[in-house]
Amino acid sequence: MTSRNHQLFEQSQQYIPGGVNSPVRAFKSVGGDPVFFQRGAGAYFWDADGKSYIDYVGSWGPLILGHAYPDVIKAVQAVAENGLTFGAPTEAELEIAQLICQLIPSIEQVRLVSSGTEAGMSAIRLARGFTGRSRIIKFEGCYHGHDDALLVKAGSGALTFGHPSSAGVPAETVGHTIVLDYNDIAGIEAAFNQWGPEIAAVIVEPVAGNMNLVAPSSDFLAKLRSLCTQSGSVLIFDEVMTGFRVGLGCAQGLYQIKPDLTTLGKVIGGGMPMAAFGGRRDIMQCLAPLGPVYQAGTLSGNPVAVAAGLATLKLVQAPGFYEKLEDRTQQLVDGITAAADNHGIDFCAQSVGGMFGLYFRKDIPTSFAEVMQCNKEAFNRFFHAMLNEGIYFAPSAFEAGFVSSMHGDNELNKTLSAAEKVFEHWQDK
Ligand code: KE4
Repeated sequence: MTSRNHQLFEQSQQYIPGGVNSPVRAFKSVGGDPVFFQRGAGAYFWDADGKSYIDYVGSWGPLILGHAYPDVIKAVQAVAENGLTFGAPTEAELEIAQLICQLIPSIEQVRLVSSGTEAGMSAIRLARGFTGRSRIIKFEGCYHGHDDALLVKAGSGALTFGHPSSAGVPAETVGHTIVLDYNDIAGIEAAFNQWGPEIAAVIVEPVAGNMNLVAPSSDFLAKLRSLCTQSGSVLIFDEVMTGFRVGLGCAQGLYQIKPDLTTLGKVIGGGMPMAAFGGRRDIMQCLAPLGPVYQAGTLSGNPVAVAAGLATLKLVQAPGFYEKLEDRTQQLVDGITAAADNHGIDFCAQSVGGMFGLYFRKDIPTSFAEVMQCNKEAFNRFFHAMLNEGIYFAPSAFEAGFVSSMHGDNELNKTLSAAEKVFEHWQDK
């Protein structure tokens, strides 16, 4: 009997390119049909055939409280009954702006938008408008949304001008984008030696989560900070993924580095379409309607999205929230590693706060090149074997994973038992 899931995928491909509204959902990297989901609750969600899974993607990061957290749902319902949008300011936007500025000291002013892409795109435009410069630096393997100027991958060599990594992006659009290697201090120094006074901004994921998880080396972020300060360039931390995921102070609090601008998303929307960018007041004052840098959005600060975000940001402030999340995530990666070691499989893993990386290689990767050396086929086998056991990891060897506050001992034990079973039969393949 053809599964409902397969039927839905077949039909969806008629009306939606690839059958999905975002490419990474298509299972292209791991093979097979994507899973269509119908309902989520806590650490679980159920597919179109009624099968349940423990969810380690959490909608790619937003669901730090798990699916359908009652207080978040109630907040959304209460606000929605009074209208979905006004296209005018609301008190709740003031409340969440004050809260973000209070929780992230580097943010003196903040503007809400509807996606991380909008946040990254706007932050780049703002940095260029503030400095009057055009060149920007990004790092290969880091993803900041699909804005043309940021859809760039390195050419050869450590210091190069970007070449578009998508059709439809004219070469001249990315001509000002310099692409370096993450954690490569020499490459960053060379770029600033050559282009320092012309660099408008450096945009970086302070913990990279879009090439699988790659943590910053001990002096990487500090070096970016000092070079940007010296050259008058704007340091932008893309915390769309790390924001309120790796700690209440975000990655900038964890590593004690103060960026000039920060982009946020995912957790701050609590599962609804909301993101933000903010930072130094002197920079933010360049934005329309005060200054010459234009940026706008019909549903920016949408009341229903803000309600979900406010409810989430209040709940993550509970005493011990992040300590518990970090411990649970560490237990997960330690447990899977132990199971792989028991069966002599080249595997390692690491976590930062409530996010983690799984790698089929001997040692933790510290660069894009090292991540590319991971055994992708092994990951794909692991992914599908665990999926069969009802454990849902990100459908790509090059994505990070996420734990929620609803992942308890029961979920952890189920996951580690499944991993043990999968690795026990690993050689049978
Ligand atoms: P969105 O435009 O997808 O809301 O955010 C873009 C973005 C910006 N910055 C960082 C650090 C991000 O991780 C993202 C989006 N992350 C991906 C997952 N790796 C979203 C999943 C998807 O593209 O469907």
